[in-house]
Amino acid sequence: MINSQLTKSKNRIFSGIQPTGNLHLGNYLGAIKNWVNLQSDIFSIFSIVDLHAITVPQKPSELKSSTHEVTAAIIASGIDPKNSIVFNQSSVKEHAELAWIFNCVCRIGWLNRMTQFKEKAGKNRENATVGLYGYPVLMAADILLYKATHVPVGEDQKQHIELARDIASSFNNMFSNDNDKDFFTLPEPQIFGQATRVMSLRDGTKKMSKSDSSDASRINLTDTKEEIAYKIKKAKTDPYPLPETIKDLNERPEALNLLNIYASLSNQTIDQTLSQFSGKGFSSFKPELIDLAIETLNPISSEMRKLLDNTAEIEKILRDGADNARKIAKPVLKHVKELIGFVI
Ligand code: AQP
Repeated sequence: MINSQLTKSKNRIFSGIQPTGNLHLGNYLGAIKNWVNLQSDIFSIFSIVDLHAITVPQKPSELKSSTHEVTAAIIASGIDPKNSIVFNQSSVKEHAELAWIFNCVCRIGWLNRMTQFKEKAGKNRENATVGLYGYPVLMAADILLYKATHVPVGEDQKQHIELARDIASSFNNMFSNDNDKDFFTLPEPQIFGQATRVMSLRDGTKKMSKSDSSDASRINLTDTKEEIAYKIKKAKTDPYPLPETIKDLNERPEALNLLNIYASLSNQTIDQTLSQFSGKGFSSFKPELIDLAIETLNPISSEMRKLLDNTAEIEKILRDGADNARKIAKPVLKHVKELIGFVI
């Protein structure tokens, strides 16, 4: 039973995560950790966004096991499915239906500006799926279907939330009437913490990402203690000691990244972290970072393994979550259809 006090509040969070391979420290610090901190204060809906995942090719058996793993990871990190809604997106058909309607609101020019499409499609643009191009429209549908007011995400998703706001206000201009002024609230991005963009351990100018071909570029939530220690030891750095101020890190992206990770894991500001380590070399800093990363991630991976022993229970959580999500989504979509003039 979802906490009824929270569901009544005006503020509401929606956020999603793709079941595409191993979750990494970027997903944890940029998204999941913040979700955990928010869930008791604001009614939250968390989705394993499998419809987004198929915008690039996925193997069916891997998609299913990744859906189990990502669900286990967010619960192991501290999301309570009794207090918040946790479900997989394809189980709530209203997402796809509202996305189609928004396809007829969103302009091609708006989508052409989306940097994530450019990065993901790369040089092979002509061969990218229409789904990858329309990804941000589906994301707008995900958020607005629940009339979410806030969307906690990493820095990389900010442009997509801005597009969701454009779609919402365009829909409002096209279809709201005297009884339904501003039908959709414009959602706000929430970008928290010291690690809003965790970078690759091999290249401090590139985002840490599941699809990076080098496993050494990221710390996976399922990595063993030994793997975490090895990857941090091998992480690219520079020969200089750590400076006193953040300004001095301008030309040192790898050092800045590791300090941001430390600050975020220890709930400190970067200035506090700098005052702890300034003047020290990476040979003193890295062992401290290794201990902290293991201390945080090891309990999560052990709990994940336990949860994954019972995938039937994970699927039950997702089914119950989808039932609760549809209770909110169905009336919103019905109202949208009425505003458009569909016979329902
Ligand atoms: N490096 C990152 N730093 C901070 N936050 C990040 N997020 C992702 N990478 C970082 C945040 O994690 C949430 C879920 O992301 P996602 O899995 O839905 O999609 P993504 O951004 O496409 O993740 P990846 O790892 O980059 O996947 P691939 O390699 O498949 O493209 C989001 O809130 C995101 O901001």
